[in-house]
Amino acid sequence: MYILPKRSHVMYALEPYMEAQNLEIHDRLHEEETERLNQLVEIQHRGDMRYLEEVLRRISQHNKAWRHYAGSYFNHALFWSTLAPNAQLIAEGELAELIKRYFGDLSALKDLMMRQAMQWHGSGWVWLLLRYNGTLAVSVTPNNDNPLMDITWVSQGYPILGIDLWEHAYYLQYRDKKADYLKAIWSVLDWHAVAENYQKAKHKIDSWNRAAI
Ligand code: MN3
Repeated sequence: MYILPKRSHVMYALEPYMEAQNLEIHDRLHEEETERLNQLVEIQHRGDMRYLEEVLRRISQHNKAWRHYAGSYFNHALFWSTLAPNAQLIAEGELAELIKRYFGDLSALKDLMMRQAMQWHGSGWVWLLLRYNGTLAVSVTPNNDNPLMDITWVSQGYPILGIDLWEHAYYLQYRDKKADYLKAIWSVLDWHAVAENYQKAKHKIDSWNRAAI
């Protein structure tokens, strides 16, 4: 079974940046979508993240339900993995070097993600991703799409940070102040977790590139 990823913290631990009540609503939606995903996946593959990645990488061969529910599960698992009450607020090591190379510095990267998120009207996600050629990029995708999906107009790669831009993610707490939500996120965004996601993404891409030769 795909189950909701266990949080390392209780619901109110991210307050005041993310209020428990809003997180509870968010979890309920995610739970319903996870149930729908479990209904789509054959029993022997349930809970298998590698299988889910393979589905996402070939999503053009699947119907809309797969695109929505498999995307939702993957995206939320990534999102929750990067939020923490005692977040490490600066990037370090190899990831910090790459951020410097491609964006100038961390605040320039945050500004770029904020700008792209604010220019996007409607449901979607803003991403920091490792592209298949090893470069870092920022992109926004609609609904529950993500950069793993083989949809040509999307900047493709392995996402290492994703921020939920659906209204359900912030409306109860921030109403229409999407910019305030986006600003608040950085106070609980753990760059140590993003660096771990980067290392995982790098190894995955290496193995996929090797398999493709
Ligand atoms: Mn959501």
